Amino acid sequence: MELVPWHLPALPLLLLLLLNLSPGLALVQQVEEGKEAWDYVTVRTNASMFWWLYYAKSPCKNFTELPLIMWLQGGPGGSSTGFGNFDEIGPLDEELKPRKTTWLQSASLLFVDNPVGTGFSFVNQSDAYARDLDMVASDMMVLLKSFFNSRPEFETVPFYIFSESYGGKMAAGISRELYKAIQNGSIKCKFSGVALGDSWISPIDSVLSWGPYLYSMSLLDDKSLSEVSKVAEKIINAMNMGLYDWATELWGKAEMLVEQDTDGVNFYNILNKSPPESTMKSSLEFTQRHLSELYHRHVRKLHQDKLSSLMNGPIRKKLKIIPDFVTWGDQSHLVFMNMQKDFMKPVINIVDDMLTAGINVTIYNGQLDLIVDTIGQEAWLRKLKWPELARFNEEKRKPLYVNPGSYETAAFYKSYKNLAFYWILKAGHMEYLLGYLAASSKLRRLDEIISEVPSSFKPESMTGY
Ligand SMILES: *[C@@H]1O[C@H](CO)[C@@H](O)[C@H](O)[C@H]1NC(C)=O
Ligand SMILES: *[C@@H]1O[C@H](CO)[C@@H](O)[C@H](O)[C@H]1NC(C)=O
Ligand SMILES: *[C@@H]1O[C@H](CO)[C@@H](O)[C@H](O)[C@H]1NC(C)=O
Ligand SMILES: *[C@@H]1O[C@H](CO)[C@@H](O)[C@H](O)[C@H]1NC(C)=O
Ligand SMILES: CC(=O)N[C@H]1CO[C@H](CO)[C@@H](O)[C@@H]1O
Repeated sequence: MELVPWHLPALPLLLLLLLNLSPGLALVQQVEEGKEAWDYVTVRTNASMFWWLYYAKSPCKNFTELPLIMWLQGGPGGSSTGFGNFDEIGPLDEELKPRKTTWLQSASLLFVDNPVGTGFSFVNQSDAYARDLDMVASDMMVLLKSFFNSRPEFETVPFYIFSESYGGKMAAGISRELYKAIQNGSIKCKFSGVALGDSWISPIDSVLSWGPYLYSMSLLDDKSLSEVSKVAEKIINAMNMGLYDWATELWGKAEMLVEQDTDGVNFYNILNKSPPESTMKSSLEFTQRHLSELYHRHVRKLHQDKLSSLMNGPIRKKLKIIPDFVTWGDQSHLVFMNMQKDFMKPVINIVDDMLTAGINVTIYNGQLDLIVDTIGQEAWLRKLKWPELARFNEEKRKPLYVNPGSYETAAFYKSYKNLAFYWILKAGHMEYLLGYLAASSKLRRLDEIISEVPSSFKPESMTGY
């Protein structure tokens, strides 16, 4: 690995701002075998959750002087210990080579395969899967309680929850419960904030904004715009009648319609096209086609064959504690299906509760994401009842640059009291950095700015540029 003398610690600026740290200069170091720990926690009868912790590795600071970040993947059913760890922010990439942009230089990282059944987590009985957000949150309380009890060195370290996509919805539910659990003394930790990245907070506001967004980007015409809008209206009706299964089915329909009318726009970056359907599709048994479609679009993507071979090969060998009957990723489609009634339910009220409780909430969204597009996020933000919202709205947005002295705008940023919002430019749902790198070779240090950096990402996301 090359030494890059000007390289700053790879903590993105967004994170620095959130954590209120200032970037200091340091050399990139060879990543040595760092201090790690992992274990299972039985969170309910027949339900076990897997976590994997990496202690922060900073050249100048002890881990106790740096925060602890729990990373929650989306899906539901996407594995944090796999995808988030090896494809986004962990110390090693899928080739087991050191990642220059790992967050580990600035924080300890806790990856949890959540809900149960995700990644290396497992259920023993088919009725033990989580079926709604309350269950997801209460399972996580059991895990966190056990984690902080067994690792008291982290009780006094600032603890943040970072999330992506559906992980953001879970992060909201989990944060609210964690806040209560700390209040009543059942969990001891220094909870300091939650970050919601391209998060599924108000699904209907996302779906409603797809049409106008795609239309403004030349990806729909008047005729197709009205078709997409009609399905979105049907989803509202279904939700108003409390028919959440039906709303989920219509969501699947809306996606299919968008896919047809846009000639296969990629839901994670509108400048790309969807890859051709994977052959894995037929290997899973789904009775409901719309769920199968949704699963393949939103979870299979996080479980490519290469990652799967890594997790079920060298990684399980290293971890030693994975039971023989558990295959990484094997239960993820059941995790997804069991949550089907929960998909379309909004959690704006939970964000309100968090804001009112004084929890730091940071929202960040990629400009090119479709599934959770930024105008949809702004739409639910307007629905908050938080009394400080008007003041937040009045604040003037500030630009952030690629690096100090740079002309290139990387993002806009606004914050008031405990709410912050980042508009990340040229970024998709998760392959934030790729867009930049492909767009301009001049932009070398984006790892300091952008929050998620999947290093070995996906041939399909490269082709669009
Ligand atoms: C799950 O099943 C395995 C093997 O049958 C058993 O060893 C384990 O204790 C069970 N776990 C739970 C949580 O029931
Ligand atoms: C880091 O902090 C831990 C816990 O306080 C302590 O045991 C350890 O000795 C410290 N390590 C260094 C290198 O200071
Ligand atoms: C404390 O709050 C948590 C989270 O709401 C809850 O699960 C737990 O039962 C509460 N414990 C007590 C002792 O009230
Ligand atoms: C929220 O963030 C601010 C600024 O980073 C920090 O000073 C404050 O302690 C945080 N609040 C909580 C409740 O953690
Ligand atoms: C399949 C399986 O292991 N089921 C277990 C679920 O939990 C109950 C109570 O602990 C056990 O009796 C079952 O064997």
